[in-house]
Amino acid sequence: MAALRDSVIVTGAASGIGRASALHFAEQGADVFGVDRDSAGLATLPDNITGIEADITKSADCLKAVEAATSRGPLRGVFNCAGQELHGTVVTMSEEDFDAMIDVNLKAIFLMCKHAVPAMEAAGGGSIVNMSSIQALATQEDVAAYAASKGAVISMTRVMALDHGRKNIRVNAICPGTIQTPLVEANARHFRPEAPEEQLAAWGSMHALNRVGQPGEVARLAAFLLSDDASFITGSYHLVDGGLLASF
Ligand code: BMA
Repeated sequence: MAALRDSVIVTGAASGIGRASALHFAEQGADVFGVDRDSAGLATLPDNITGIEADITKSADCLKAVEAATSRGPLRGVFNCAGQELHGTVVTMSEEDFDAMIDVNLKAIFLMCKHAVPAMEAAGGGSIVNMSSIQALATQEDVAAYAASKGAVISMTRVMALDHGRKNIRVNAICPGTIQTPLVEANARHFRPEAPEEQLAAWGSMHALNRVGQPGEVARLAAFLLSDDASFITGSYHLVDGGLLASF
């Protein structure tokens, strides 16, 4: 797992899949830089993970994270995991909320990679994993901007793989199904305020494995894609969805 022996940036590291990933990568031997705007959440990470409070929708904050990582060693991995889900149709959603979805779920990846890719080139190569969703491929009602942002992540992942492959940088996207995270728990409260637990169970039953996934199950896919075990895998998206998309 060569890339996981060097510096790895994980965004959204304070909670959910980002947190599970930061912990897992550190266990695998990576020098993990966990980025989040939630400083209290970052403070609860163990000492072997460096927390960086940052707003990744700001270029200067992304540069700060990359500089912190490269100051300690070659940057070989980035997991652009941070995300947010706001609800609405194109009619009901405010323009501000639409912009927020694109900023956090898509533009933040652009900004982080703007600074991370040159650092990876200097390190002789690396691997980037971008958080998409199965909502990029099949979706539900009331997530117009979120689904659009996640679809765009796959498109940008492809072109990044082409743009930077000759510099030995691999770029992949991952598409989780329903994973038990604060984001999904908030969604369950949104769609069924009177019985969020039942909503979560109902989503679980839509997966072939008849349950929702756990953050660690996504973290292990991200770790594989960051590692040299995935040395010929780039420009693709990878499902970790418990068989959700196998059905209609
Ligand atoms: C995720 C979130 C979850 C949802 C899952 C499957 O991106 O939108 O709330 O359960 O996709 O649709």
